[in-house]
Amino acid sequence: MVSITSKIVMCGDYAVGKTTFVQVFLGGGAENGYRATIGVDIGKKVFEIGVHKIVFQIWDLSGQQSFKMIRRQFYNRTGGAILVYDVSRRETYQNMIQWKNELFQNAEVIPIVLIANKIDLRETSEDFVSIKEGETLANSISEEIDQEIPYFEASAIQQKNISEPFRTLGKTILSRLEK
Ligand SMILES: Nc1nc2c(ncn2[C@@H]2O[C@H](COP(=O)(O)OP(=O)(O)O)[C@@H](O)[C@H]2O)c(=O)[nH]1
Ligand SMILES: [Mg+2]
Repeated sequence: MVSITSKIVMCGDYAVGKTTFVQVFLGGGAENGYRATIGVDIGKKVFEIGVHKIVFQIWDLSGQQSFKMIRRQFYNRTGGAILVYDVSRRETYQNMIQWKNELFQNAEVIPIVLIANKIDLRETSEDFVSIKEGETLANSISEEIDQEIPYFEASAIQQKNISEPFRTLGKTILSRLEK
């Protein structure tokens, strides 16, 4: 049995649903919590994977995100990353490339998952990003960094596929420890 703490960064454009996603994931529980600091919110959740325990320390940029100093600290010593876009706003999907580049300019090659959020809006948007496009993006990043990038369709509002991305990240982080 291992017990570790792992920093996870939430990456993606403004208003894609990162904060909502984290808040739903954190839920209640005395061990969990959310701490606001300047430019970044840090959430904490104790998560069990089989017999192992992983404490997720989730970093979520808030408000003004353009300070370089904050950005460097943001990526420092991170154990995993969650890339999030909004299926109802195509530019947030296109900007994933920039987020991925910024991540790898500042961090090692770490476990990543890709999340297509707000799938509840698919019917209402005319130019929504499809599942196929999401999978294509995940595959192209996978090939680039030679590491599988799991892809999830989620709705933070409908509480759909919230824990799974974290579970997958956690499993990958734990499996790397064994090597
Ligand atoms: N329809 C829908 N709205 C969402 C979803 N997730 C977040 N939102 C809304 O999108 C807006 C931005 O969310 P927020 O979490 O602040 O985005 P952030 O800037 O990425 O942290 C808020 O009004 C949320 O209620 C979702 O899955 N579906
Ligand atoms: Mg936010």
